[in-house]
Amino acid sequence: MIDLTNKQRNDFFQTGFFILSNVFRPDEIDEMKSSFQSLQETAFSLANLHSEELKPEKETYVMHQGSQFVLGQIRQGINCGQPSIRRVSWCGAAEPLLSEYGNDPRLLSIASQLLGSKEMSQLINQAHFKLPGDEVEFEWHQDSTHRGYGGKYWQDVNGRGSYVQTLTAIDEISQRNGTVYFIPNSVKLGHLNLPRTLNNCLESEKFRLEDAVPIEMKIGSVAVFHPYSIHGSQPNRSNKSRHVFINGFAYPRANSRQYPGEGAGRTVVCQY
Ligand SMILES: O=C(O)CCC(=O)C(=O)O
Repeated sequence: MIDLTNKQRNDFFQTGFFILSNVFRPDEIDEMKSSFQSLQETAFSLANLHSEELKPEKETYVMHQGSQFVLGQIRQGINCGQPSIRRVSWCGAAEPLLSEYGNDPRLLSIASQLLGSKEMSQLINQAHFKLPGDEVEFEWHQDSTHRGYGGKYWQDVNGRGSYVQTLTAIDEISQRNGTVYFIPNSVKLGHLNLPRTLNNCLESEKFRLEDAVPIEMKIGSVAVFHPYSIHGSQPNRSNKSRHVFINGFAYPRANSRQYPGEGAGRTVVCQY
């Protein structure tokens, strides 16, 4: 059980994010890393089978062993034209160990305290790879957009966002290998309906990208962020992979959309 301090709760609801150190032990991270390695091998085999469909400007979705492998093609640089792994959604179906770690009591206790509910709906159990030279990046966004806020499948039941995203560092994370940048205090803007790119976006007058701060993370630490917190990340410019393990939890009944993957949307309960 992780008992959040008042500062951490304030950081989540006001600044938009905080980082907890040493949540997972090195031996636990090694186990997760082996699962990431298997997923990576599977992803590249699938990419070979689907090579004709892969394009730099689009995502190709392949369901395999209950997980959704999201593949692309590298659009520039020395590996231009090679396949890339954008993400593996509900990765715990293909790698059951990641399903177990995805509802680890430590993650559940963090999310439960912030949501104000012991019972939660787990929507995200996802692997991000960012291999050297793969040019994978995540445009500026609010997670609320990906959850479908403002649409028919989402209701902010607890009136405080109803969603918590956690990002576990499987590798050390720095600015050089594609860390996430957050715009502090963007939570107060609420859900903005940001488009995929911010060019010509009227809403972007409400915040300044220059204010974004990078988070640096040690292996085994967990970043926790609010669904309205504006964030994004750039390609990995180092020569080592940058793996992160994402798990996201919603207040019960906030979501009514079916997420891809066998087991996605499962009910999880914090026992503490
Ligand atoms: O893996 C990354 O760099 C980005 C993660 C992210 O943006 C998210 O989980 O919403």
